[in-house]
Amino acid sequence: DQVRVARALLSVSDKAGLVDFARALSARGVALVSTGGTHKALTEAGLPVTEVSELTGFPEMMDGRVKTLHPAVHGGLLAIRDNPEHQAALAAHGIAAIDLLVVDLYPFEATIAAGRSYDDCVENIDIGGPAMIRAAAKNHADVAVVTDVADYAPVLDALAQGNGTLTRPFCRALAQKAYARTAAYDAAIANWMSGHVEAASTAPFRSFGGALAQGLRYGENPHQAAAFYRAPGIARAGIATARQVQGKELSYNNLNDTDAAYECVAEFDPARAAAVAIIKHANPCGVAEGENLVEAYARALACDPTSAFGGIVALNRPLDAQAAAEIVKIFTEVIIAPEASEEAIAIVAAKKNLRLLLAGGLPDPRAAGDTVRTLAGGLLVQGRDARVIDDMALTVVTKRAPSEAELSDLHFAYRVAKHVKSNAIVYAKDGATVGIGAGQMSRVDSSRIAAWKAAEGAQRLGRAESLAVGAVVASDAFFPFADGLMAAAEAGATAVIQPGGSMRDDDVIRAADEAGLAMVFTGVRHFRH
Ligand code: 93A
Repeated sequence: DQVRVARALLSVSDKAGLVDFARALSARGVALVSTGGTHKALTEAGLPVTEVSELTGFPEMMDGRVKTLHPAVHGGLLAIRDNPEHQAALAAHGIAAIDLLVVDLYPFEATIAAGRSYDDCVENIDIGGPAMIRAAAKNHADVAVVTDVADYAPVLDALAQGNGTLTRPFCRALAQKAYARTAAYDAAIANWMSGHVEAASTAPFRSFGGALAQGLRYGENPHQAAAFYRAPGIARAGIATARQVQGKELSYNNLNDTDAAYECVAEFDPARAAAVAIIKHANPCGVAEGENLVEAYARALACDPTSAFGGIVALNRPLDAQAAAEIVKIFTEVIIAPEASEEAIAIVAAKKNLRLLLAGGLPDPRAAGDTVRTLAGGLLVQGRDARVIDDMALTVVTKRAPSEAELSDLHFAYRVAKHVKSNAIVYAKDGATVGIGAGQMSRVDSSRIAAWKAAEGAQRLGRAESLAVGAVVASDAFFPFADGLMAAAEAGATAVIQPGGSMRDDDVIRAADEAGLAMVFTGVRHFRH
């Protein structure tokens, strides 16, 4: 069940460490084969080595562009050892199996980094090397593949330990590393080339490993090229699984906002209540639960009907005819839901441009996954925020504990706050937001905006008292000082939920007690930038 290494093919651009490695292999009785430059280095060191052209019966040609691209090489790498037909093919064509492949690719990355000419860069795109690496890695049950000089020593150690053999898990790990290497190599080529093709068409080629789902007319602005890529192997319900039933072509901003909307509304269990989230510029401008979607939509819309104009509406239950009839009354860009009734689809059809997306299910807020964003010249990757309030250990830190109704609203507000850009302040009452402050550089400013929205809401309803009065408030991160909390108390909030953890928590708790507030700490921060 081991890989016995009898024959090795070495083809390396960087010759560092090569001779010592090859000498150790040779001393173990491993037969060596290599390409021109590598062969030269090994014979000069006095090692017995066969040139690959001897194997193929062809000279290296076209400036080396074609040297190992031959069945004598690829047959030797790909033949399955315990497959009689494969063995017969080897025998019939006089091909010898290759058990160990050692490749260091043409230095494409170094060539572009050195700012060499376009033609030089192209000439440094290795074709035969990656082909062999991928072949050997595919056949990792029988072949070991080394793509990193740093692995010479570990391979020799493993051979010594295995008495000339390597274990299968070891070969599999090498294969995984090999594919990571060829993937990174091709990504470097694709990224470099994207700077040398027409601007308008660059985006679809600039793959970050996913499959092109959709070319987009443009990005956030008309002068930016854009495309939507689907991550490989993702079956999780969400924007990437959604089917567009009707409406205009989706734009970059539509997709971004629809994703935010659907991930937000998925926080609300459809078995408990209907929920609707209305999103603008990736932030909720109203979220609410209700007996049914019509009620939830009306309450979500009431939070900020001005901002909701031209927004994205996400539902946690299948779109029904009644809800569809309400939603089409104002200008909406996108509706996304798990499913829709035939009747609802017919109602939406009256609005030709309105996009209707059916995702087939709801995203799982607890699912693991990564989020990726680009920086100038790099990628920032993190696990997604999969923390859900139901799983958090809440601590009441004030003298007064929240009432049952307050606690339910605190849960609600914290769920929403997770989906509001920081600094996030959310006022909520009876399972509906009444004021949201998003994306401010200061938490106090977000508090002011949220309170102002709640006051505006009261004005719209002809009420004397702000809607913040008797509401609860959620903060996505701790209040660093008592002032933010006092602002919430002055606005009329009766209960607060926040992570806690400020150096001045004691001051903040004291202020809450003095104002008669109930306050709960979650221990979990929901920054969203
Ligand atoms: O030009 S290639 O794409 N064509 C090939 O058939 C081929 N086979 C190996 N480049 C090819 N190689 C690369 O040559 C290897 O990946 C390695 O980087 C280099 C080693 O060449 P030499 O042994 O002549 O220094």
